[in-house]
Amino acid sequence: MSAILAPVAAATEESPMTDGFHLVIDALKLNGITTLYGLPGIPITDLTRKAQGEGMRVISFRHEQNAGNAAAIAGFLTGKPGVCLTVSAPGFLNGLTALANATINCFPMILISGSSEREIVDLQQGDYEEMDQLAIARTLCKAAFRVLHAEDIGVGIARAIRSAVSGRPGGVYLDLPAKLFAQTMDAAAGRRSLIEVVDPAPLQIPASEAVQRALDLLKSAKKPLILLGKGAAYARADAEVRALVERTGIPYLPMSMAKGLLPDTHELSASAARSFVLPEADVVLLVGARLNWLLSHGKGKTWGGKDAKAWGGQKFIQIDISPTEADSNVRIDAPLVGDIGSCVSALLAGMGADWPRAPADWVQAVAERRNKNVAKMADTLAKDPKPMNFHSALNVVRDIVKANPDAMLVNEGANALDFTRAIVDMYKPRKRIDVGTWGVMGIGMGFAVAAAVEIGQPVIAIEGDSAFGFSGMEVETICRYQLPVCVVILNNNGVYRGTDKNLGGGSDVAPTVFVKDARYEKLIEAFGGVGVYATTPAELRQGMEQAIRSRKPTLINAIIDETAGTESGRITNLNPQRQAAASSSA
Ligand code: ADP
Ligand code: TPW
Repeated sequence: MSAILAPVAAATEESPMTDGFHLVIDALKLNGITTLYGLPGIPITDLTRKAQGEGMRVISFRHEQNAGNAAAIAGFLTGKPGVCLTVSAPGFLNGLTALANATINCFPMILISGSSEREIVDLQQGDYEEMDQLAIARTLCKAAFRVLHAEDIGVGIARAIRSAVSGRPGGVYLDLPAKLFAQTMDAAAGRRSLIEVVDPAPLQIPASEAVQRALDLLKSAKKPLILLGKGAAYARADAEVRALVERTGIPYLPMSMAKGLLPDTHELSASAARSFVLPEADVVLLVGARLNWLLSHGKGKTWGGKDAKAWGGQKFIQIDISPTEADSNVRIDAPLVGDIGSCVSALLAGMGADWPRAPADWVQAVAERRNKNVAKMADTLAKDPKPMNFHSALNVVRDIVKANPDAMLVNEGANALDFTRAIVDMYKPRKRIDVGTWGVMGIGMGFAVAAAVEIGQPVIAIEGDSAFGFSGMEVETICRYQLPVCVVILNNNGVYRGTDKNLGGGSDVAPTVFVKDARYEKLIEAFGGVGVYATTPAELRQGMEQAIRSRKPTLINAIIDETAGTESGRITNLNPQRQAAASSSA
């Protein structure tokens, strides 16, 4: 038997041995990864125990998808890959949705799953939880690796880290077969085999011609617009982005997770004038934002105005770390490939002292539209309907976030998402985390746990009642770790709303309707948390203030009008029956 495979029992005083468990733990710690999100079971139970024993924080969940979502958002919030640990086949599959979602959203995460031995999997001999996990994961993430020998653990973890955070960040799968953990090797050789990754996310400096091309186009603009995406939030180039906006005086529009990069109350924010600025702008500078469905693919009515069939003819400058992102939907006239900090710095440097400010008539037109819409919204928010509706409830949340700008805001649902994004101003970068690129339900409690663990600030999770159900059992996790999370369920008795009828007239309720007057607050009381039943803005306010003050796990069941809410929120137009109706009337 080679020294590598010698059992731990063979270790002597002179030649201490290490094993696969400790090499994984040591490799992660060496790279500054100190928290694991996961769910124990064969073959990784001992890994979670030993990791905790070695001083890592191990946050144990009730479902792997939530652990995976926690790891993904930890990656976004810290810039280091978040790590999720699962058992084989079913645990792995449960984590896979989160891995795919992380990849789509450009969040760096590593899913580590235990697996069966190759010999059995490849002959399909029917092992306990047997599955060819590596093959399945490969198509759903940025990179996938398997480690078969203890002396390769250092390389495996290093490659996983680099793959997750370099270039466009994303999800990485690392397959660790059960036998790997028990393999032993000489401890000193083991230490030497580990790699502390040097410069895992290298800066990518843009070419000077590309910078000049972008500057020339920007200078020609009569109605320039800056569009900030969550890539800009992730890049942590907060000062550079702010300088770009303020030096040029160009109005900017933040995508939902870029809110707060500059305070939403900034005089150049065009958030409240979105439908005015998109078709009106002539040159748009995209900073870490893709022209995907969230931006109507850069064409159609959103960009061309009411009568446009194709595209409004805007010219685009796109800053992105991925060289293949440009031209994904419409022509990008000036692609600027590099990391956002380097690209924005290069633009600023190239502007020189006499760079003109954005044309005053354009800036003023945007401001007028914004102020008009803000005033209109203020009127709506001032109303106090009975029962509460989205606006009167979110008016309270708006005040609480204003008073606690360091708090983290988690948000999911349809109407609950759209209204929160529009009503609740953000004041600091990377404070708003939500359903992201896929508009996926189920991120809520995983994101809330990781936000509390990583940032240490109070977390406010604004949840549709349907959205909450996807990860609701994790309120036990929130209580177990005593995390300062205040969940607010905007409860309208169903998916989108609670009033749909069974089209067949039978006794089953409609597919979108839930139990009426469900007492969600009792869920958290079962685990020692604070439950609040709120039917008025005053009760909601008191509950939220108390939760933030006490930092106690709290769930507020905010009862709103069950007729409030439109189907699919703001993306009703994507429903097939609506599209059919639109094309038949065209
Ligand atoms: P949003 O949904 O907010 O519009 P997207 O997720 O569509 O944002 O786009 C984020 C973009 O940011 C991706 O195309 C990604 O490649 C890019 N990106 C991520 N990190 C960086 C970085 N450090 N520098 C430059 N671009 C980045
Ligand atoms: C994984 C489809 C989009 S929004 C939503 C669903 C089920 C819930 C809307 O109701 P909710 O919010 O949360 O009560 P509100 O304010 O409108 O009443 N499965 C996944 N992702 C998505 N997006 C869906 C289903 C969906």
